[in-house]
Formats: sequence, C-alpha cells, structure tokens
Amino acid sequence: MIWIIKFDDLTGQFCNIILDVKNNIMTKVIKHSWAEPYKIKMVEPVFMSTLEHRKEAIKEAGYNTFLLKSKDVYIDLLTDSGTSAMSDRQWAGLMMGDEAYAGSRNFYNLEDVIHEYYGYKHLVPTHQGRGAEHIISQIMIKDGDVLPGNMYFTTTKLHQEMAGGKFIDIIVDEAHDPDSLFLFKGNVNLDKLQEVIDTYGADKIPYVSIATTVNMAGGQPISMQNMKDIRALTAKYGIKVIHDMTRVAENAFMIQQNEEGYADKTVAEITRELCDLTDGATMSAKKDAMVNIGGFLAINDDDIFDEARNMVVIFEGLHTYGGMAGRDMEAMAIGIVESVQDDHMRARVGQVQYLGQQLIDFGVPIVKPVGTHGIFLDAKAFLPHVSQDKFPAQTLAAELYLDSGVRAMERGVVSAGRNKETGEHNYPKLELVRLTIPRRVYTQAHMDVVAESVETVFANRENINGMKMVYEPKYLRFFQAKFEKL
Ligand code: P61
Repeated sequence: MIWIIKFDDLTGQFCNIILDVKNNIMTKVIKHSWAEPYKIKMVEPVFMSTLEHRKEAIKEAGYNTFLLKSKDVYIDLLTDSGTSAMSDRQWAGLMMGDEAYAGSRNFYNLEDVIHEYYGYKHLVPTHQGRGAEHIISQIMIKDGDVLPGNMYFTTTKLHQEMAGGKFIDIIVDEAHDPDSLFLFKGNVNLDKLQEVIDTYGADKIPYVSIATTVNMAGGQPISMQNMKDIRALTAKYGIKVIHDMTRVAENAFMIQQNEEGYADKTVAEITRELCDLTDGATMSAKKDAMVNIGGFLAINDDDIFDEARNMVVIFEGLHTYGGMAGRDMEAMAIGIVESVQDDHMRARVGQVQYLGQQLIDFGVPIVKPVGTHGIFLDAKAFLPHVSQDKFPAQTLAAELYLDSGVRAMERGVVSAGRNKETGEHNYPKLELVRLTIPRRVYTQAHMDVVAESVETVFANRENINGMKMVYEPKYLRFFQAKFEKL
C-alpha cells in the first residue's frame, strides 16, 4: 500500500491517494485538513489596535510598512524571514551553544547536516543570506560580466551589480503573468539562456543564478527537469550554477506534489537531488531552516572555497562562525533537518494554500497558482485606476494595515528600484503585495482574519488613490522610502 498526498486543482484541497499496488486499486480521498504536526507550548500576545491608532502609526511610518513599529502590528505578514517559530528542539539546541571563538562544535554539527542533506562539499557560514551573496559575487564576478537568472532578487542583484556584473532575467514568460496557471513558473527558458551565451560568450558568464523557489515571482517552484536541462546546457560551456537555496525544501515539496516521477520521493530526497545539480549555494537560513538569524555559502570548488574563507574573516567573522553565535549554528542545524520533513512541509504549504483559496473564492486578484511562502496580491488588477507611477502595491499594503493591522510588503515598482543607466524607475510587470506567512506562527483563524481584511479592502477599492514618494534612499529604497497619500 502506497500513500501519496497531492494537491487537487479541481477542489483546491489536499487529497490522499492510496495505491493498493497488489490489487491494482487507486482510491482518492479528499483530505480536508493539512493540520500541523505540532502543538503550541508558548504564546506571544499581540496588539489589537484601533483604527485611530493605525492611522497615526502608518502616517508616522511614511506609509511604508517596513517603517512601522512591530508593536503596532496585529498579524505580521511582512516576511517569513527570521520570523518563524523555532521548535523545542531548536531552543534546546541554543542551550548547547559552544561559544568558542574558533572551532565551535556547533559549526561541525552544521557542516555534517549540510553535507548530509544538501551535499555541498565546503561550508562558509555567514550572518545571513546577503553575507553569502556578497562573498560569492566579489569572488566570481568581474567588471562587464553578465549573470543570467530565474528572476531577480533585490539583494542578490545588488551584490552582482556592485561587483561589476549585470543581471539578465531568463525566467519563463509565464512567471510574469499572474494569471498563468503554469505549475513551474520558476523555470528557466532555455532559449533565453542560450541567447545570453551566444550574445556575450560563456567567458562573460561566471555563473547562472538559480533560485528555488522564486520569491519575486510569487514563491514559484522550478521543476527538476528544468534543473537537469540547465545543468546539461551549462556543462556544455563550462558555466557554473550557483543556487539560491533559501526555500529549497518548499520547492522540493512542490516537485513532489506536481512533477511526474516524484510523488513517492521524500522532500529530503528531492532537496538533495536539486542541490546535486548545482555547484554551490547561498542560503538565508532565516526561511526554510526556521532560525531568527543565519546563513551560509556552500561551494564544491576548492579554489573558490579557499578565497571565500579568506574573505569571510574580513566581512563576517572567523570561518567557523561567520557572524553567527555557536547557538545559532546549532539551531540552524536542527532547523534544516526539520525543514525537510514531509509532514512539516504539508502543513506549511497547506496553510498558505488555504489562505490563497479563500481569496480566489472571493474573486480577489492574486498570483496563481499559489506559491509556497505567501500570497501575492496583484495590485495592478486590484487597483486598475492607480497607475504604476503612483505605487499601487505600496498603497495597497498601507490600506491593508489601516483596515486590520495586518502588515504586508510591497513587491512592485518601489522594490524594483531605478535603472542604473537611465535613472528612471524600473517598472516591473508584476506589481504585487506580498502576504508572507511565517512558519509555525499563525493559526487558521488568523488566516481567516487576513482573508476578511483583504476582502474588505477589495470591496472598497474604488475609494483608494495612489501615493507619491517624498523620500528615496539610494540603495534598496523600499526599506526606508517615505510616501504621502495623493
Ligand atoms: C524576504 F524586502 N528574503 O523574502 P537575507 N534570497 C532570497 C531571499 O528571499 C532573501 C535573500 C536572498 C527576505 C528578506 C528581505 O528586498 C528584501 O538573509 C530568495 O535576508 O540576507 C531574503 O537573505 C537574502 C526582504 C530581503 C526584502 C530583501 O522577506
């Protein structure tokens, strides 16, 4: 008897498929619950604010949800980064911190886990993902190089540019279409990759940048077949593949659910297979691995590792802690193992899908299919009367906070920044508001509150106007920019 859990597109529910191989019988049972494989041991009270309070708070924050104080937020869906709940085992791991300056045993535990679950040869710990991006970019990128990748991410692209490179988007066109139901919107269009190789030459491409899953596209997965095809094409030209593995286990879960041939493989096995198709990785462990802080660079090449070990001591810390405390490395090692458990992933993604389905049922425009770490509201379709230069997604995020104290994040023109050469705004096709779900933190009732609030704002959408930017920082402007209502 084989038991498989699949997401049923028709019903929008997870279902159990029971295969009785001996008698050749397949039974499909709709499973209404993706219930969590844990129970709650400790709670953290949150602030239930009034409308008057929220009006003041968001105005003071320049209508930028990044500038809100967390004490003024009810349900915090700004990010799933560093905001997940650690398990009792991870907390116990903190007590096992070995805070020796050099050679902490927690580093070696982490190294063992990374070898076993991800398979990379060398580990360089960093304080978080962007620390690893900085190191790999400075080592591998030269002035005039190009970096093809499956859609940009803010910090990744900035580090590539600061090292003298230019990012080129080679993701499939479906990724830019919020209504396309393609299941693997994180895939690379191989013709686009070939064109970049033909135009610039392989020697101008230090590596192809591949993210599992693709954050800016809505948390969309890449398929294993596409990964294999990328590997085959890059191998032909001797080009490396560097993997942004920030949400690799979530990607593995989607492969298990939706790619032929993977239904009976575990998330752990699929995760390992994905990593094995790449040459190295940057990781923000604040996501999949459910720690509050931490990250790493992992690399198979001995020479790059040698350089990275030289650099980490300048920018992060000694090569056996890289900006983390020993206890953080221990919690990360335990979190990595928890992150690849099938039960955990079914509940994690199940909760995201639950919220997504409620919004789809209400007719709210969101990126479809629903991804793994959050719901992305399509602000262009939500507020069609607000032109992109009036920051529809920024406006919508502020309105949602005003309505209920739910904090979301802009992922549109403000996040896309300005064109390096012309100084004009980059106008991305996707103008989104991200409702990001921290892992193991909120309940189904919280998701209902979020859905109701989005629905209320949607019903009032005609009364919402755009905003103008009144303060703009030079780098990663979305973090600190300020706005006024029009
Ligand atoms: C997030 F608004 N993500 O999603 P670090 N790669 C990928 C990430 O998702 C990621 C990093 C690298 C965040 C935090 C964040 O524009 C923003 O550990 C796929 O944050 O340095 C981070 O990892 C960087 C939010 C980062 C942003 C940049 O919420």
